[in-house]
Order: sequence, then C-alpha cells, then structure tokens
Amino acid sequence: GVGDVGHGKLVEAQHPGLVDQLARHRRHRRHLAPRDRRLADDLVEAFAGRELVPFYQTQHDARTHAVTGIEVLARWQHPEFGLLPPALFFPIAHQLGLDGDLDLAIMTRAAEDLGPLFAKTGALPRLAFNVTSSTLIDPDFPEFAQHLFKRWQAPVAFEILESVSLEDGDDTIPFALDTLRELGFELDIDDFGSGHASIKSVMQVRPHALKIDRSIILPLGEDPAAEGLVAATITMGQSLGLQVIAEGVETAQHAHRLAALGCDTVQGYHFSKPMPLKDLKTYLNGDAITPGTRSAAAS
Ligand code: G
Ligand code: MN
Repeated sequence: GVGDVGHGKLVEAQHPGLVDQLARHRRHRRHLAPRDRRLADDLVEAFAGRELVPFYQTQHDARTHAVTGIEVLARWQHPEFGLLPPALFFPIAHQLGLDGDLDLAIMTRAAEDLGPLFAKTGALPRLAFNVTSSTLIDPDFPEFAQHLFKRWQAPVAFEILESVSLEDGDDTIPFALDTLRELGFELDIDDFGSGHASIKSVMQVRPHALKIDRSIILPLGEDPAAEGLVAATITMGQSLGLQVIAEGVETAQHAHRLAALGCDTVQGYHFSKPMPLKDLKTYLNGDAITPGTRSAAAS
C-alpha cells in the first residue's frame, strides 16, 4: 500500500538496494527448504548489519615464498551461528537473487580495509576476488569496479569458474569480460581441472592465470600419477602464456614439488588460512610485498 512505499523510500535512503533485496527475498523464500529459510531471512539483515565480511588469504611466489597477492573470500559472521563459509550461504543467496549483491558488498568492504592498510607501503599485492555470473552480467559492474579500485596501483583480478559458459551463443558474458579486460582487470580461472569445461572455452576467457584446483594438488607427493598431472597442467598453462597458481598447498612437500615443477604462485594452509583484517595485519607485519609475478613466457 501507500504506507509501504513511503516506508520503502525511507529505508532505501538509509540502505540503498535494500527494498529491492527485500522484494526479491519475499518472492523466493517459499522455494527454500525450511532449514535454509532461517538463513534466508537473516541474510537480508546481514547486508545492513555488516555481517558479511571479507577474509584474506595470501598468495606467494612459488620460489621465494614472498607474498605477491591476496585472495578475498566471503564469510558471514552470523550473530548466532558464528562464522559461516560461503558453501553454507552462497546457494541461498543465489536462490534469492542476492549473490551479486554479496560480491559487491565483500568487494566494497575489502577496498575499505586494504586501502588504508597499504596506504603507506610502496609495493601493493595483486588482489583477486571471486565473482559469480550474476556479477559478470550486471551492466554496471565494470564501472563500479573501476571506481572502487581506481587508486589501487597493482593488478586486480576476478576469479571465475571454468564453468562460466561462453559457448551458449549468448554474448553477455564474453562482452562483460572484454570490458573488464579493457579496463585493465585480470581474469583468473578458478578451480581449474575440477569441472569439465573444454580447454577451448577456458581460453576464450583470455585469462591471465589458471588456478589449479586443490583436489589435484592434495595428492601431490603421495600419488605418483598426481605429479604427472600437475606437471602437465603447469606446462600447458605456461605454454599458453598464462600464470599458474596452485591452491590447496597444505604441506611443505606440496610447496617444494610445485616450485620444482615451475609453478608460478602458491596458496594454501601451508602459508596462511583465510583470515580477518586484524590477522592479515599481523601476518604481513612489515614483510615486503613482491608485486606481480612474471612467467617465463612473459619475460
Ligand atoms: O572456490 P575457491 O577456490 O575460491 O575456494 C576457496 C576456499 O578454499 C576458501 O573458502 C578457503 O577456506 C579454502 N582453502 C584455502 N586454502 C585451502 C587449503 O590449503 N586447503 C583446503 N582444503 N582448503 C583451502
Ligand atoms: Mn577462488
């Protein structure tokens, strides 16, 4: 009714986008399993309550182990259930049509955190953000990202799943990726090797880097076949002119084997777990950042 509209305008002024989020939420919540309805109901408030927080995981030069980059990961600091990983709330956000909003909220808070953190340091780490298709097809996203990161004097990358389809005839996503690349953003293929995308479709993204999925890295050093698979993946990526990042690097042996195989960048529990800003500050504690890495092909 009229009252709703008036109230909506007030709420909208205080929390831009919230009225639209509430409307989408109301439309979709009835399709959810009862178990997920509680999280769905809480999720809308999570945006306004700043409960959606970025966590940070370092990425390292595979040979020197210097920090070269930071991946930003979404977490939900739920007032009752505690810290929730994206696997628990992302599917719900997607069903509610809020996954794009989630990406933007995390990106915005990361920019607020990292701008001041690195304001006085010379070298900046490369930043990598996970983005969903909803974000990629948002026509306002490239300009939003350009504005948000205009003062970040180091590469900013968006990680996209290899399953992001570029072959279904719709050119919305390829067009969006072209725009992002033209604006100077880089694209990393996330979880490479875990899906069943063709190499051809992956290369159509014109990625900067391939991130080898942790399921391929974990058996490294235990299973002799794993070594061959990792070696072949690194060689393939580098011969296509791409940087290769290994994720799920959990042991010193993983790190050692990856360096020996010529992998460019390593990320995983062996170096750091995803951590809140406070712990990132302690972790970096004056360590020099080595900005960017160059593959043999590029140097
Ligand atoms: O899909 P993506 O690769 O962006 O997922 C990253 C997730 O993987 C994070 O939520 C993080 O908690 C988790 N992660 C990061 N490093 C490791 C690791 O070394 N081992 C395992 N098992 N998980 C990791
Ligand atoms: Mn990722």
